[in-house]
This record gives sequence, C-alpha cells and structure tokens, in this order.
Amino acid sequence: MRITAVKVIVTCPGRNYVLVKVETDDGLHGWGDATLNGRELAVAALLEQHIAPLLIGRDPDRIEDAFQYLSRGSYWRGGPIQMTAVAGVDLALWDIKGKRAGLPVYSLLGGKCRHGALAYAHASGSDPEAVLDRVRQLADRGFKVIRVQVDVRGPGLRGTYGVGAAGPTEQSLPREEIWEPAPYRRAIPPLFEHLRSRLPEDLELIHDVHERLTPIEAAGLARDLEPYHLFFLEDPLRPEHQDSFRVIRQHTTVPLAMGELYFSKWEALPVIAGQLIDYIRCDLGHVGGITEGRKIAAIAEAYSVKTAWHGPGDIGPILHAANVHLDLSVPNFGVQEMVFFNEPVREVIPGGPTFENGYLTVADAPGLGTDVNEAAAAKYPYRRAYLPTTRRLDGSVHDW
Ligand code: KDG
Ligand code: MG
Repeated sequence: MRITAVKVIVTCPGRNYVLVKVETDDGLHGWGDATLNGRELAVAALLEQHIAPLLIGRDPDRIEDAFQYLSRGSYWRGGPIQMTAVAGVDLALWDIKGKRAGLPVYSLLGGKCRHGALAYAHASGSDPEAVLDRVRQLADRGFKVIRVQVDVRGPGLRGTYGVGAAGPTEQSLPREEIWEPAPYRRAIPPLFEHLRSRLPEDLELIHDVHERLTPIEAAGLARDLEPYHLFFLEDPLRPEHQDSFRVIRQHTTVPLAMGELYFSKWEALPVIAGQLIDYIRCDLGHVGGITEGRKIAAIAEAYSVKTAWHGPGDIGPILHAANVHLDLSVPNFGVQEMVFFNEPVREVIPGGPTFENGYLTVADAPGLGTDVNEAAAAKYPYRRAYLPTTRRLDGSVHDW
C-alpha cells in the first residue's frame, strides 16, 4: 500500500479549518485536521509545498516512522506550524489504518477503558448573573463540568479573552483588547462566590486564565479561589514559566491544568515530571497528533497527571473525534473540552463525537469516524482572521 496524493483544503464554514486528505493506491483515504487559528495558510503552505512531496510513495501503515521523519527529519523541529501540519498527516494515517483494519481508532489504541468521556463546555457572560444563566442551560443539557468566564470591565478596559465570538471578523488586522491584571483578579473570586452559592455542590467548575498572570498573581488568584473547589484552574502562566508553577503550588491546593501552548512531549515533561500540574491539556492538533498525544498520556500516567485535551471551536470535528478516541482508551483520562458545531460545519465535516448526558462517545465506524464533503467545503472559501491582541492601559503589548 502506497500514498498516492496529499490534498489540503482550507474552508471557512463559520471559522477556518485546514483539512488534509491522504489518498492511497488501494482506494482507501484518510482525513486529518491541521487547523492553526490565525495561521491557517502557513500550515497549508507547509503541507502542500514541503510535506506532501515527502509522503508520495510511502507506506501509510508506518505512522510512527512518518511522525519521526516529518517532525525531526527536516532538522528543524517543533513549533506550532510544523507540529500542526504533522498532526494533520498523523490523523489521516490513523484514519486509514482504522479503515484498513475495519476497526475504530480507539480499538487500535488498546480498546475502551470507559463507556464515555466526561465532557465540559463553556459558559461565558457579561456579568456573574449572565454566566449563571448559561451554566444552568448547560447543566440542564446534561453537563457535569462547565468552564466559566466573565467579561471584566472597568475604566478603560474592554473585552475579555475567552468571552465572545472568536470567528472571522472580516477585519484586515487583529481586534485589540485592553486588559489589566488587577480588575481581572478582583472580578474572578466574586464570580465563583455568585455561582457556588446558587449551584449544586456536585456541579464541577473550571476557569481559564489564558496564561495572563505573573506567578505571584496566579498564586494569589488560586488561593482566593480555594473555597470554591474548582475542578481545575487552567493555564495560569505563560508556557515559558514552567518552573514558576512551583510558586502557585506553594500557596494552594487548587488543581492546575496546562498545555494548549506546548508543541511536544518535551515541553510538557517538566510540569508533568515535577507534579506541578494535575491535568495535561495539550492540543493533539498542535503536538503532532495521536502518535505524540498517546505518549504524553503515558508519561502523565506515571505521575498521576490526567489528560484534558484542548477542544475549542477553532479545531474541527476530526480533531475532536481524535480527542475522544484517545480519551476512551487511556487509563488516566480526566475530562474533555468540547463545543457544539453549527450546521455548516456539520455539512462540511460529517461525523465526529456525540454528546449525551455529560459524556462524549464516538461511533464504532472504522477509522476516526469522520468525513469531509469536498463540494460543501468549496462553498465556504477561507476568510482571513486573527486571534485578538491584548494591550495594557499604557498602550504596551501585554506581557503574557
Ligand atoms: O485559538 C486559541 C483558542 O483555542 C483558545 O483561546 C481556546 O483557551 C482556549 C481553550 O481552553 O479552549
Ligand atoms: Mg485554554
């Protein structure tokens, strides 16, 4: 069996997705997701110009070899663009392997450890009462774990990362937000006080700091949140601050999660091996795919760290499916972030995980259980879009 073609589609059914199709000479093909929010065309160019020619004629069964060859063989290694491109190929090869074996990918990974993956969705709002309304809607829908974010307003402040639409704005430049740590630090504990005094004890809550605080600020916030027993506090520090997680640990027992800005097991290793975090939440689409993700999970297992793979709306249903295949098959799974996709996305990328009563499952279909409708994808051309940029009140770019 040989690879005959590698095709890349960039489509925007509401937001941009980079989809990779690997075709073989026996008629099987696989689909992967290589979406990198705000840098989609850089990944597409790397795949089309540099990676596709390397794959033609290779045996698609040799996934580990493809991972090593593409991530190290170029001499240049790591980084979001390269590891997202590798992930797109990796997922497509796992999809082919499953189709060839007639088995779902979770079965190739060792089989199910659990019947479903505990899932969480996002509740955001302009004030604590609006967040509470949204939390109640999600709890009514069956969620047992919910991430809560509140818009932090104040003199000269506008916008809060993680609240509001992040899709294409048709602007030629990134949206700019003004953000200060002090009003943010003041706003989050009252949010949790509001929610905890009105919600059932057993409803689990998460908060995402988006790497914006200094170590001592993060330690203070985590300590202030201790009475509200969070499921975890996510990404309190910038990814370069690996050793600084010790500062937070010295002050609090709030469970910590980190990882969506790591691009390999090497970056995840210090916080896992130091037991500085409790949940590793890399993005399978940015660490090179299932092949690297299952190794990160195995390293984490040895240190009692659980998985919580990144699962926002800017990665597509194929990657969400890969998340759940791994969630079902590793012993140290913790929780899975998820979104509900709108109709245009479901038309372009049919299949993907199913949510029921708090848990995600995938179909027993061979491979990842997802597909791409190429004619539908062609109806939604790429639209340039950026993630927002954050500045302080004095006009400087925020140091995060
Ligand atoms: O592209 C950036 C988003 O994926 C990120 O802002 C979402 O932090 C995020 C999360 O935890 O889902
Ligand atoms: Mg996050």
